Amino acid sequence: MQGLIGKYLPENAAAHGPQLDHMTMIVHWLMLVLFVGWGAYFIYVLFRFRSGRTEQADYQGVKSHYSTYAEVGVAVFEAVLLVGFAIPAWAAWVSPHPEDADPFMVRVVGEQFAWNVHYPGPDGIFGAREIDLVSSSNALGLDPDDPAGADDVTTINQLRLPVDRPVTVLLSSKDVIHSFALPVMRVKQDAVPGMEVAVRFTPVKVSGDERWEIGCAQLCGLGHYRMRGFLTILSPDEFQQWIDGEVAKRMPPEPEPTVAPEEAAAADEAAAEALETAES
Ligand SMILES: [Cu+2]
Repeated sequence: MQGLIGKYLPENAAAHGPQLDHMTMIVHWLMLVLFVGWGAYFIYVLFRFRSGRTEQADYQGVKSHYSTYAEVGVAVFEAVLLVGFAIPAWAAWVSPHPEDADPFMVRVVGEQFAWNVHYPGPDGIFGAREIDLVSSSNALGLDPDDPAGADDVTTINQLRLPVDRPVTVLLSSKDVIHSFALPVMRVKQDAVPGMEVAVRFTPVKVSGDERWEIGCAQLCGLGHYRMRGFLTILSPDEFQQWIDGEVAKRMPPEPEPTVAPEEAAAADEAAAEALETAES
C-alpha cells in the first residue's frame, strides 16, 4: 500500500517525510476499511428493512441499551485517538529543533501574490523592518539605517537552503491569509498577518535539476494561481557560495583610489613624451 500511495505522492526530501507518509498510508487504509464496511452495511440494511418485509414502524423503538454502549465506546475510542496520538504528534510537530542543532533561520513573508524571502546574512541578525518603509522596491520594509540589515539578502519567490541542516522558517503575511506549501518537504502552514509562525523541517536531498515548488495552498485572491515560488536545496558549499555572492552584491564595495599610483605615473610620462614630440 505504501508503494501504491507513494506513486501518487510528491517526491520526499524532508527528514520527517517518511513518518508523515506512513501516517497518510495508515489513514488511507482506515478509510478504505470504513468505506467498504459502511457500504456493505448500507446494502444489507436496504434489503433487510425493505418495506415488503418489515411491519409499520412504531414509536417505541429499540428497548435494549446497546446503542448507548456503542456511543460510549465510540467516544472512548476517539478520546484515545486524540490524547494518545493526535496531541503527541502535534506537540512533536511544533517543538523547536534541539538546542545544539544550529538551525538555519530564514524569514518568509507572503503577500498578494508572491513569497518574499529574507536571509539574515553573515551576522545572523535580521535587519529591522518598518511598516512605513514598505514600498514596491522594498517589499519587506527593511530599514536602510539599521546596521544589522546591511548584509541581509532578500529574494522573491526563490527559497534556497542548504541540505542536511535543520531549517526554521519564520512565516508571516503582509495582507491576507496565505498558506506556505512545500510539497517535497511535507510542509503546509498558514501564513497569518500579524503572526510569526515557526515552520521547521530538515532538507535531506539536493534538488539538482528539479524544480521544486512553493505553492500557496489558501485561496488568497484573484492572482492566487500565480503565487508560486521555487525551492532549491543546495550542498553546503554551493549554498555558501551563493549567499556570499548575494551579500557581496548588496554590501557597498571597499573604497578604492580611482587610479592606481603606477598607472598615474605612467600616464604622466606619456603626457610628457607627447608634449616633447609636439614641441620638437
Ligand atoms: Cu496566497
